Amino acid sequence: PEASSARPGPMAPVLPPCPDSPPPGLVGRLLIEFTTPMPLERVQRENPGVLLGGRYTPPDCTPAQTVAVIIPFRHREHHLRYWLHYLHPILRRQRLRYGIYVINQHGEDTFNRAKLLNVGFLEALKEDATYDCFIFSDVDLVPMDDRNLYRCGNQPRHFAIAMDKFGFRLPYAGYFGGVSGLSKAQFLRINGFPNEYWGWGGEDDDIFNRISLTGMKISRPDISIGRYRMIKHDRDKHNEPNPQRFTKIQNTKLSMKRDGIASVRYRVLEVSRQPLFTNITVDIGRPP
Ligand code: UD2
Ligand code: MN
Repeated sequence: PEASSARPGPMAPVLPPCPDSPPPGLVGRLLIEFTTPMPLERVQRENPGVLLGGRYTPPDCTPAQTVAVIIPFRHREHHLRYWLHYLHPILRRQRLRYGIYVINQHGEDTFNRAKLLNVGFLEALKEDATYDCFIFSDVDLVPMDDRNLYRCGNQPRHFAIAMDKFGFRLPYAGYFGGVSGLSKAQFLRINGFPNEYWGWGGEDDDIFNRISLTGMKISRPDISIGRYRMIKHDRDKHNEPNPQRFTKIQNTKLSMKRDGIASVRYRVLEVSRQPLFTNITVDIGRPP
C-alpha cells in the first residue's frame, strides 16, 4: 500500500501555457474562395487532428481559454463545408482549445438566429462545463486573416468588422452582426441574447444595445485584420425581414430583463457528434 500511494499516476506531461498573442505559426492574409467543390470527406481528410464532435486541443501547450464556436443553422450544408474547411486550420494555428456546435433549427417555421445562439450557449456548456468563451458565427462568414484571434477578452468582441459585401468597412458604428464573441460572464451579464426576434434583422442591434446598457464597450480588431468574405446567397425562405425590428430595438432596456438566456424555452431533438462538428437539432417553437 505504501508503494502504491506514493507512486504518481500515469505521467501526464505538463504542457507550458500556449503563447498569448500572437501565436507563432500564423500566416496572416489568406486566400479565400468559394468556387472549388468541397466534399466533406476532403475536409475530414485535411483535419485528422480534430476529434469527434469537432473538438480540438493543442498537443504542445495549455490554452488559457476553452472556446465554444456556435453556428445558427438551417439548410446551409454547402456553406458549412466551406466554413469547416477554412476555420479548422485557422483555429488550430491560433492554438485554441475549441469545439464547434451547429445549432440546427428543426422544421420550417420562421428562423430565429438569436434564440438558436442562446440554445448553443446552454447546450455547449452541457457538453463541457469548462467553456468560458463563446464565439457566435454565421455559417457563411470566413475570416481573410488568421491574426483575427477567436478569443475572448475583457470586453465583448466584434470580429466581422470589414466584410466584402460592405466594401470592407464597418457599415455603422453600432454594428455587431456576423461574428462576435463574449466570455461566459459577459454573456450572462446581458441575460444572453433576445429570443423574440423572428425572421431577418434587428437581433444583432438588440445585442449591441444589451452590451451598451450594461456599461460594456465593444472591442474590435484592426480594420486591416478584421476582413471577411461572405459566401454569396439569396435570402432564405422563412427568414423574411422582421417588420417589428425597428420598434423592438427601441425597447431593449425593458425587454432584456424578461427576455434572454434566463427565459429561453426549447426542446433538443437530437445531438449528433460528427467528425468535424457537433450537430444539435432543436425545436425552438414559432412566433406567437
Ligand atoms: C446579416 C448578419 C447576421 C444577422 C442577419 C440578420 C452579416 C454578415 N450578417 O446576415 O449576423 O444579423 O443579418 O438576422 O451582416 N441561417 C441559416 N438558415 C437560414 C437562415 C439563416 O442557416 O435559413 C443562418 C446562417 O448561419 C446565416 C445566418 O443565419 O449565415 C444569418 O442569415 P443570413 O446569412 O441570411 O443573413 P445576412 O447575410 O443578411
Ligand atoms: Mn449571410
